[in-house]
Amino acid sequence: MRVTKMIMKPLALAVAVTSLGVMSAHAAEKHVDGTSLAYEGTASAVDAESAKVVRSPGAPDLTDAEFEKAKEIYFQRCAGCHGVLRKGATGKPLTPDITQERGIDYLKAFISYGSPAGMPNWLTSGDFDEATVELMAKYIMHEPPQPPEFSLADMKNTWEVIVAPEDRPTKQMNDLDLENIFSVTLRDAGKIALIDGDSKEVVKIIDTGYAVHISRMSASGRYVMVIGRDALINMIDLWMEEPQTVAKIKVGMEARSVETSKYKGWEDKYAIAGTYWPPQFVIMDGDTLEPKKIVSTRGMTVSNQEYHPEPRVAAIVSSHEHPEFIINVKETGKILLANYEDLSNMNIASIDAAEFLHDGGWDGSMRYFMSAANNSNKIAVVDAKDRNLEAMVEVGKIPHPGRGANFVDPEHGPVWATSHLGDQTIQMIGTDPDGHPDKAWKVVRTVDGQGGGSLFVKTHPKSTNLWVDTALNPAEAVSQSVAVFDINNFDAGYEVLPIAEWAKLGEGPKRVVQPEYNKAGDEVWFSVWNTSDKNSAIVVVDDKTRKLKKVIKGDYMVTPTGKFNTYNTQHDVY
Ligand code: DHE
Repeated sequence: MRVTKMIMKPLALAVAVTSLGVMSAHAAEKHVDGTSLAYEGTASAVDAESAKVVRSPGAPDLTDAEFEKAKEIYFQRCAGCHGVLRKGATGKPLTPDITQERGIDYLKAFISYGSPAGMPNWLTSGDFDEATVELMAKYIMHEPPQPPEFSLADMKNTWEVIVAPEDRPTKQMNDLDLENIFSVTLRDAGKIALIDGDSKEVVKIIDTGYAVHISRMSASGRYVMVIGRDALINMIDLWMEEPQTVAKIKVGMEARSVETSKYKGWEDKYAIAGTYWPPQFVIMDGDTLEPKKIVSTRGMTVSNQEYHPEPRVAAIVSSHEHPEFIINVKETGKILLANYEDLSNMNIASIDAAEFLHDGGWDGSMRYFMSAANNSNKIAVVDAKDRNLEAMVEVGKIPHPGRGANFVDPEHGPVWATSHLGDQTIQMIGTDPDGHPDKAWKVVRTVDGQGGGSLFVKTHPKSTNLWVDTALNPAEAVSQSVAVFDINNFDAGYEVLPIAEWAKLGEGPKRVVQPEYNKAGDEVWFSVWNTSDKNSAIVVVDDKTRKLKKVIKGDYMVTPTGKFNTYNTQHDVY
């Protein structure tokens, strides 16, 4: 109940899209193109009230009410960068040993004016008044209050099997083309829409967790797994007469990733989810979501080998080489290969990569996992077959590939591409150590796109287009359009398509985000992501002609962010 209470406040819901809007031009200059606040400043789903209050010697007195207010602001505005326990993530550590030594005046100045390294200028941007700055400076001189842990018993208390496996159909009971459905995130509505890829009609809208982050398909293509920011997982059965949630569970207080077992012989056997809080992952039964095994990710960082109490679980992929999950642990910089053959004697290989692992995806052969260590400006290449680190590739500023894009470069052979949040480049990394050994794990081509603030790139084996969004670029014309390159002629530069304009939505930030192909690879879907009080849409573009094919909109279309084609997600086609 408490979680719902806090996160449903309009402020919390509005932060990601609108925070950029309330920043002054001066503020925007100071952050990485103004993008970091919009991206990482999203309200934490951790209930501020659930954290235990600790008063600390050496810190200025705060009344209970002041402490509670500051705690809530901290979880909404600061935890994304500095971490729930303030041990530092992309933002600096703010533990009392450090903050008390800096002193109140220093802290107030820092909060007020920000820093070139990316700290927002909360006072001069108009987000905080003087009193709030003072309150927050005092607050961070206290011990960080710690939210509770989340055990197997806690998970089981939330676990619900709505339709037991034996009561589910044994074959598909509808006439949907299950290989070409899109699971569309309706973020601020706490729902997903299943949209038919051919007719573009809504098949079903299904309630999910708060601020859904991603959908992933089970290996069989039958189940859609959806995870909310509040760590609620919905398992949706596409075989039912009307697709519906057949099981759900809350696996923590804040989460971003879910995946299912895909190794031959283990299809649909297990699901896995990683949490931001508590920092752990859990392996669940693939039919019912019964939680089976929780593994903490707390431990030492790869660089200084210091203990980190809050290493959040970021992207998870399912290995095709062994029965295991490959797990990015953000703050420690470790990539874990968790073998699920024997959960009581679990074999977990731990690979030292680099700090702040975030997203990533397979290379075209699906042997190598390309994992972005975003604030280290590196892509770690994991060999899923030999279970070790194949290479570390230096790339541009803050790589953010999503799952990346695989294609055959006319000059360099098979490559995997990433764009960047912090600069305008798109970089291609050679991924064919056998056929093109001199190109493997090197940046073989760099092209300039429209600008920084890019979140996702996409292509398809049947296409010759490479699509690059720039959803978090501060310039409207850039965030509301996409660039498309011809992969056989990069020298020709890119064409810009005014996707948001095509949607004809009226006012709002209308960020164009996350290209996603249909199964045939002949059309690309883009989200036109507006604030929750305004109209949003999905724009479908013909991949060959690059012309508008269809605008999908309606009252239900609230803050669409990600969308996941069933076939492509099931088979890791990107
Ligand atoms: Fe995401 C993927 C985390 C902000 C839309 N996002 C991911 C993944 C992680 C992550 C770890 C990879 C999951 C996987 O593959 O298993 N995202 C985070 C954050 O921590 C961050 C920076 C801030 C936050 O508080 O959530 C963040 N993400 C955003 C957004 O602002 C976006 C644009 C809109 C939103 O939903 O809030 C956004 N993230 C997405 C999407 C994907 C994603 C659409 C899946 C892309 C794909 O094609 O696989």
